[in-house]
Amino acid sequence: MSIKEITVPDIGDFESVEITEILVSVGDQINVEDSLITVESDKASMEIPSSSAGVIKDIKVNVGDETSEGGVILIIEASTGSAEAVEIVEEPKTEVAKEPPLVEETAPVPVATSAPKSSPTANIDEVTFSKAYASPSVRKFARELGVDLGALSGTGRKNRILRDDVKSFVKTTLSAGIAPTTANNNNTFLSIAPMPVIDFSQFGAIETKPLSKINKLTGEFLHRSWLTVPHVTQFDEADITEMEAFRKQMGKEMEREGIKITPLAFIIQAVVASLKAFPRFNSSLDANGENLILKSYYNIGVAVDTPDGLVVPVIRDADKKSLVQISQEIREFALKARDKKLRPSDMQGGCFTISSLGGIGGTKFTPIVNTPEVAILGVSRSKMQPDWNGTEFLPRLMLPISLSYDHRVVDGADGARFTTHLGKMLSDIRRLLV
Ligand code: CAO
Repeated sequence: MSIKEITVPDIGDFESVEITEILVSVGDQINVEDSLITVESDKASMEIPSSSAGVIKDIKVNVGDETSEGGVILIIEASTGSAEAVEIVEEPKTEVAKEPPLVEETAPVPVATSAPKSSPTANIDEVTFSKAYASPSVRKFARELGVDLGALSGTGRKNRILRDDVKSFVKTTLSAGIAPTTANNNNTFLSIAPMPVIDFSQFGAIETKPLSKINKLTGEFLHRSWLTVPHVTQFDEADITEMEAFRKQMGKEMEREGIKITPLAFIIQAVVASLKAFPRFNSSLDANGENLILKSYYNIGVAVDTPDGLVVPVIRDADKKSLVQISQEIREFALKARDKKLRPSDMQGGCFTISSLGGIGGTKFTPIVNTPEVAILGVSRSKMQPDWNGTEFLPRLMLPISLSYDHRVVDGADGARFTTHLGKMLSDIRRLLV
């Protein structure tokens, strides 16, 4: 063992550079090529590696110091076989305790149930990560811990992200019970304790049935939307007394031609009119969440219940179709869905989804936004109700509607305006012609 000093090597054209970061501490065991400090000139930032392996006994520089080639960075007690360092006389030094570990070894670490097991960095957004202002060693450190640098703000010079910023981010997220990969992107997930494994057969007879492919796929989509979209649901009621009277009258005429018009066809037309009045509802956020993509076409998805699970075929260009055409398409899609004959293209390109449980029952429910769409309409069973008109109660057929929307795109006031507009369209369907 010998005491050696590590100096700044040839740093090219720079005569003097500023030390912006010290990446090691007294007591650290370092290897050849380990980064020791970060230096910055007007044009570039670089890390200075160690030329020897050993234990750091003293650090001779501070953040903010100017240094140049040959400047002493630190003193090490070199491991045997370490060559290049200069031999110096040992000074008596007080040993400084090594930095405590980031997480106490005995401390329970929250389990991120959905975190990938193989790569801790799989949830890092590479675009924001690459743009983050941090040195290579901090990047490496962040990757090792699975921290998305794009989610951090740096406390260093010019907001540079320092090793300590990464550490405190991890400490904060761990103590908050959130996985360290948490970022402001679609990969955000909560750290949730795993479900206990229970042998249900100990309580009675059971049957284990595998989920269908549709169940699994739908489950993934819904889970992602539930975790990533800030949902708000606006409830309302639409007076469909006149609409139903008209539908029944039309129904009798259409029956002869084998056509059935359900309330859903009117609702689709009223939704299209409302999307035209409130274009933000006919949009999607782009992948990085910075822009809104507004659509000038009106493709309406309709949730269809099948024995294998939920599917959402899309009625394309609903704005250009009559009530009869829309009714026929719903019927065809529902039959195809139940016969497993829908093609992938039948389920693509939707702008807005309607989930109608009106044929089944229920008073209201909170549908989950079918991302990347930004809103979904839930329709429940209509019911005759007394309505006070100022002088008397009148029986009116009221349709419960629930609009769930992505609060990043739609404000609460617009949510209420949309359902109010939709209600107006449904209560006086002549307005759909205007
Ligand atoms: N209020 C009262 N009655 C209603 C109604 C409403 N809101 N909506 C439909 N009905 C009536 C219809 O008029 C029809 O009555 P008649 O047979 O007496 O004429 C009956 O209910 C059955 O309608 P339907 O459900 O067959 O037809 P639809 O056009 O309303 O819906 C479809 C078609 C494919 C959407 C529907 O069959 C379906 O699958 N619904 C389930 C969707 C679902 O699972 N959503 C949940 C997704 S999770 O968010």
